[in-house]
Amino acid sequence: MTKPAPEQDDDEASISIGPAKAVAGGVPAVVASLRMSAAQMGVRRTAKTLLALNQVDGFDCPGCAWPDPDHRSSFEFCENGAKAVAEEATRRRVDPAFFAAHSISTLAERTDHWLGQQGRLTHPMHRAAGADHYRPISWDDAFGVVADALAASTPERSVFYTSGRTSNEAAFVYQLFARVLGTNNLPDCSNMCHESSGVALGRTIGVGKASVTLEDVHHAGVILVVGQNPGTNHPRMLTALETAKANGAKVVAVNPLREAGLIRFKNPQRATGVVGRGTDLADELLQIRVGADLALFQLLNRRLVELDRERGDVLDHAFLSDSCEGLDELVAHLDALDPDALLAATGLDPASVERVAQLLTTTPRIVVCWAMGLTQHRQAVATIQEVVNLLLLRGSIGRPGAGVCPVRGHSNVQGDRTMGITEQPGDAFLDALGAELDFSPPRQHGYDVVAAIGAMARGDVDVFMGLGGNFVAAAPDTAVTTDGLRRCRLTVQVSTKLNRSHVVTGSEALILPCLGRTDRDHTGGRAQRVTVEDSMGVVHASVGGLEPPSPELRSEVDIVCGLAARVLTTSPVDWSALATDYDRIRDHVERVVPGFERFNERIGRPGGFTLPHPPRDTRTFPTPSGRAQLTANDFVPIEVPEGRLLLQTIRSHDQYNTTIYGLDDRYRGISNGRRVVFVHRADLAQLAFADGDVVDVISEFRDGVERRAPRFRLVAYEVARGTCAAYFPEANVLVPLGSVAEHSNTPTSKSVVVRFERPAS
Ligand SMILES: Nc1nc2c(c(=O)[nH]1)N[C@H]1C(S)=C(S)[C@@H](COP(=O)(O)OP(=O)(O)OC[C@H]3O[C@@H](n4cnc5c(=O)[nH]c(N)nc54)[C@H](O)[C@@H]3O)O[C@H]1N2
Ligand SMILES: Nc1nc2c(c(=O)[nH]1)N[C@H]1C(S)=C(S)[C@@H](COP(=O)(O)OP(=O)(O)OC[C@H]3O[C@@H](n4cnc5c(=O)[nH]c(N)nc54)[C@H](O)[C@@H]3O)O[C@H]1N2
Ligand SMILES: [Mo]
Repeated sequence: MTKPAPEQDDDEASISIGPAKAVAGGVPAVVASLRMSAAQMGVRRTAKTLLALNQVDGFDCPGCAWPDPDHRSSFEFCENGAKAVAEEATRRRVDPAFFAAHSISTLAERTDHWLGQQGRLTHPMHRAAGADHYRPISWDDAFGVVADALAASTPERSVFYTSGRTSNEAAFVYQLFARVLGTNNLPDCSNMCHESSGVALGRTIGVGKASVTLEDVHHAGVILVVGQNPGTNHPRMLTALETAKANGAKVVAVNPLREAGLIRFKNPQRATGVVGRGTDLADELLQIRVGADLALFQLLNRRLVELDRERGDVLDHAFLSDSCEGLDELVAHLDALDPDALLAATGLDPASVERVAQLLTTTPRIVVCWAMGLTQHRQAVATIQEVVNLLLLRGSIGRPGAGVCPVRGHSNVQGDRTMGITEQPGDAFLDALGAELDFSPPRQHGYDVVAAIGAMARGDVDVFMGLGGNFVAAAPDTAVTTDGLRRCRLTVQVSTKLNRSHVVTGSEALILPCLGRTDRDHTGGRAQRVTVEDSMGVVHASVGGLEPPSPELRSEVDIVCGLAARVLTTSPVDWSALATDYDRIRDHVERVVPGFERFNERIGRPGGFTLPHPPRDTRTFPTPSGRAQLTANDFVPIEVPEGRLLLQTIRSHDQYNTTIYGLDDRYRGISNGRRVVFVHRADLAQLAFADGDVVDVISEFRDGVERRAPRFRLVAYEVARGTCAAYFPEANVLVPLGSVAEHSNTPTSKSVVVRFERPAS
């Protein structure tokens, strides 16, 4: 039996706080996920579904993008993967009767948690201009609504957003549709996520992706896990860290928080994980101040240069002279820095930094993993470039057991980019696309997420379409984004579940419900499969097996092709042929995107195939000069005035981005509520607040606009001094649209200057 959706909602009064945990995984993880799965799916469906997860002939987990060991292991258990599956495979339904019973304005008052818990969308729904209810609409009429809106506008006044769950096949036809229409306005969730990694790696090593395989992680000598909380967001990565430790690796965690998964791990796959004490993961935890990683990596690099002067064997001189450039400038720059100021900015104890520097001299098999703690800062790109400096100095790119490892979020966010979802396409890609499909793609670059919101706010966008995701909740500066969407003539959301972007809409709106990863796809009367690319460039097939929630649902490929056929009356592309046989889409991809030779044949292989990566494969660097670039970066500390703290926004253990599974954050000891701010006890005292106080959080930015998040409960917590943390998306109202990372335009969701005020009433 499945349970009805809970009525429970979230306010600061219901929260209870317990101790934070040191251990991740173990039996509590299994219990938590099975309880949630059975409530959503019932017991039999739970067993059937979870057994098909990440199997050779099953579906790819819709959770994170961490790779699977050969895609061949027996079911690799992951609590949060299981929750992601339960959320999609739920038996609860949001059908036309639901929309008849709930007006849009009443739905808008509900929390994200409540909206998501209502179940799977079952029918295409339409909000007519001025109406407060969605009504059912046929697919054909829905496509007609979009065609009319696009015909009444011009291509550059439309925006086509993508979230990272979209398959390669759907992403390819979607970007093709936008470009045949005539625009590169293809913002995606990457713009808010790993864009900074792509920019920094592209500039320095010539490829914006991880240079390691899972084997490299298993055989690394030192692994740095920087700005990442794998226990919650990439739980299967803990298994890889455990294997690496068993092989002798040392793990260094760099994080303002003592995240449970970084400290100790009980692998639910192994008997020792059930009864034993688990594996100690981090040998060293550097509890750094938010936004100071550039200073830390400069200190480490400076020290490596110094140690090399003493010992001569620390820098990889042969590799640096054969394959890199910029060494002299970098060394001169590092020599001129003020180490005391850098150390003060990090808030770290000098002995711990020295221990890490010494550790880094013991082996060139160094892997650096990172995620949002590095990418969502003003100096994110410079910081990641400094990480690359470290690896280049030690010769740790393009050798076994070593390399860069940006750990991607959404399960196919990397593949979507490979398929051409980007607002800044390169000429080579556009040339190949135009030649293959016989049209002239637009060359002018389009809007990324932040630019799209700016354009909407100015009234420069008529049509907004989202292929997955939850734009209004995921984007920064919620008030500005809300106004922007409301100024559109039409907003269209292709979605599996109800979310805030269905209730914050343009004058007219459509919800187009689609199949998810777990659903069987019989488009065109035949069994279709899709493909995805994981965080390490491995492409493999994904085939869902469950009966879809409603016969009305269409696949994302089918929706995009159906829409394109209707909108583009004179198109060079045979859209319906593509929709009925995804092999044909893959044939086009093979001829447009390098690395996809014999695409259809190779996805038949267990485990799929790995895309080429010159630095990893042949130690060659496809930069303009053909050499890897060492860079001199300047650290500019974020100014935090007296009485203010630097806020970072993070995920709880019970959410997937804007999808809120539940109101607990087990590892951090929070139950039954999300409106909390974690603050150091000493900072609370200094600010004259106490643990448990309820406050409004106000962000301060140079534009002088007051952004206020009302009624958060203060929680004394072991965070780095001067910093604090709250959950995304509740805190997104505080992230100013104009506060972005240099060079990548990513919102600085991990550094917002805030103050607290006692609420007015
Ligand atoms: N279950 C689950 N899995 C997910 C997701 C989810 O929401 N739920 N989201 C997916 C997505 S899209 C992504 S991008 C990833 C996100 O994965 P993460 O990046 O792990 O997610 P965040 O919760 O944003 O955590 C950021 C971490 O960086 C630390 N941090 C913050 N600021 C700094 C800093 O200045 N320096 C350092 N060194 N550390 C800092 C925080 O304390 C926190 O541990 O996870 C993916 N997987
Ligand atoms: N303040 C702050 N803001 C952030 C972040 C942060 O750390 N702090 N993180 C940023 C990051 S890293 C990311 S990636 C973005 C995430 O931004 P998005 O990707 O836009 O958001 P999600 O919450 O992942 O999207 C969830 C919705 O996707 C739909 N969905 C789920 N599966 C499918 C599917 O298979 N197909 C389709 N068509 N729809 C589906 C469901 O309707 C669901 O409601 O948020 C960013 N925003
Ligand atoms: Mo992400």
